[in-house]
Amino acid sequence: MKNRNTIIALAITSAATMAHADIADPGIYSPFDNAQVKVTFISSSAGYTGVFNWINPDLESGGLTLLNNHESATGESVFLPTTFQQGERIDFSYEVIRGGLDLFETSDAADWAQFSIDASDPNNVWIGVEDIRLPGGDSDFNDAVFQVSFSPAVPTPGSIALMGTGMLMVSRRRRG
Ligand SMILES: [Ca+2]
Ligand SMILES: [Ca+2]
Repeated sequence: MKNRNTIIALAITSAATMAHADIADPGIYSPFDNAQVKVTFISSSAGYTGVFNWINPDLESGGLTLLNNHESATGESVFLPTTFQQGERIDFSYEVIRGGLDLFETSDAADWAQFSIDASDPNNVWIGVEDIRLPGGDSDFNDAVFQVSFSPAVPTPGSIALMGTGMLMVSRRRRG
């Protein structure tokens, strides 16, 4: 009985913790292997100007600037320069460069409230940004809206040729 009570107490504690953490993690995950990622500018209703960046710690710059909420055209899109494996996380940042200068990162829990994510279609995830740090902002999440789309990467002619070579080597080895 003692063990059972402990388990119940733990369950109640974790449920309370989850209810408290009502801010969703805006991390976006690749839904399949060898996914090509396209980021499209959808819309903006904001006085401030901001840029949307892909966070990549492997790059010397720490990331790549993709789109601008006041300079990019509606429907303008950028492909990320690498492919992603299933479950691989992709993080972005939104940097306000004119107005109330600030930087919001999907990789930083302190910034999660600035993002609204719709991943009901995991191949086409929508990300809306509130560009004034909460609780100051109006939480309209339309200050900059982007779509992150996943599609199967098309093998380049070079990689098809390599696959052919690999198969040739296997069949030769079998014969030998
Ligand atoms: Ca706003
Ligand atoms: Ca707005």
